[in-house]
Amino acid sequence: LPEAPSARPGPTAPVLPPCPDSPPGLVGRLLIEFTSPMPLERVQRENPGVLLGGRYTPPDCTPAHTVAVIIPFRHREHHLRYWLHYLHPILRRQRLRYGIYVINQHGEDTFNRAKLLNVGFLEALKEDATYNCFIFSDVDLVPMDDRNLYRCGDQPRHFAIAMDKFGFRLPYAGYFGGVSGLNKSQFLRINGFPNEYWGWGGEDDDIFNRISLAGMKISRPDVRIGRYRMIKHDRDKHNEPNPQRFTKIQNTKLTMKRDGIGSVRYQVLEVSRQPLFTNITVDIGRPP
Ligand code: UDH
Repeated sequence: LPEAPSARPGPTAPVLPPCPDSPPGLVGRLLIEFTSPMPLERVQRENPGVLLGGRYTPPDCTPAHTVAVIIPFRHREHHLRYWLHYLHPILRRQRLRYGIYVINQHGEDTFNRAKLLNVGFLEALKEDATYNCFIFSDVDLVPMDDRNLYRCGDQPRHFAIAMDKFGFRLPYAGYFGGVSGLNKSQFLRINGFPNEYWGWGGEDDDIFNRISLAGMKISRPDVRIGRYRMIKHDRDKHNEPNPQRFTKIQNTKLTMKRDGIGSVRYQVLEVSRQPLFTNITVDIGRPP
């Protein structure tokens, strides 16, 4: 009698060597421009190795980092196409296992960047519980050097330290805006991000305060490597500067215990797996 199929040793998956800590295929400084048209079909054609939902796993080695990239979003399709065009090849060269999550705020109420990032953290983990690093990136920021490694370390990381719009310098010592990354335990240790910053400004300073109050230090790349180009744009509608931001950032110590990942309330309206990213449309409510 033939053996039962279950008794036969199955084909074993080849064990790939660990991905090297310094990825060998990096190119260094990159030319970044936002003038040529960037149709999504072109970006798809250029990234055949990216799986549905914007997932990628290196084919030739076992990655040390599994990264969810989380983008707060509303009405910036044009920026997203450039972002995907530049970032997919960079992340691939960095030999990461990763997924791209666009957290799209539903409706036209006031924008809330940090709350969207909290939603991204929870929803990415629902998609894949093995994510151990969360990188939060504005849609209009593209790194100019692929040695700026999109991974987490033993301290929270700030990546966008030298943006063109700030003369390729940190605008102030405690700046934590644009692109930042925390591993799961670092994120939980600060109770995630604040949900109560509606409109533009302050939420990144609140996150900086949370990190300091939790006794952590911010890690940054070399200033020659942490360079970014920002896609120029006008101020969006429904994201006016928040006049409360100056007083709110004085109170992080009190508010961070009750306001954060432990208290975030929202409703997912749609999860759609696109070829180059996962779009999550969410109702996050409106300011009180
Ligand atoms: N975002 C959206 N849609 C919006 C608002 C914000 O997708 O309607 C996201 C997007 O990822 C963006 C990020 O939130 O990159 C930060 O918002 P922002 O780009 O408005 O913030 P930034 O500080 O610019 O970069 C502020 C307005 C500058 C106007 C300058 C006019 N010369």
